Amino acid sequence: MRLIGVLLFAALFSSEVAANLFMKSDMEKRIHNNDDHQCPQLEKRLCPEGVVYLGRCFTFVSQKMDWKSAEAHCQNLAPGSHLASIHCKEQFDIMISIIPKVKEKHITTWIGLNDIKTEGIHVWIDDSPTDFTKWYSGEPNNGGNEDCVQIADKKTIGWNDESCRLKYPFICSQKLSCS
Ligand SMILES: [Ca+2]
Ligand SMILES: [Ca+2]
Repeated sequence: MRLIGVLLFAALFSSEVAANLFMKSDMEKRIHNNDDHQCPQLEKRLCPEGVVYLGRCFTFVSQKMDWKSAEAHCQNLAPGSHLASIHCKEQFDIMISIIPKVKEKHITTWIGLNDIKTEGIHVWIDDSPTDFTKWYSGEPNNGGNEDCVQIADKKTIGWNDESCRLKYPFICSQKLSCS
């Protein structure tokens, strides 16, 4: 009899724990959904001309600048802004989607990758890890001292190192407060 009582108590207790857990996770889900609902609207307002990806606003700037001037332009937009860094294929595809095309080809565009400090060691200007690359075959070739990286659209689309002094449009990346 005592054993049945213990088992009954255990069953009641565990169902109560399960119910609490369910309510908790349900509440977390609702809070999360609420955040999800509000943040994109806020992000869109903070990033009216760009595209939002993982809490950052990426904006294509059509003005042609040398790489260092382009980086200075990005830094002036907001604290922590830089030329864009790219960390996966999905993000690369999104970056391509904001680059305009001329005669079916994307305009050549600076990004934040460079080997200015140490030849052959390519790093992002925003100090994020170099965990993804999309080099054209044969690139980077440092042809005539090329230390800055661009997205170029030839037969396919990929990265090329180029002279930092040449002027191209660029993509700025700005961290948003809602992330
Ligand atoms: Ca180089
Ligand atoms: Ca090159």
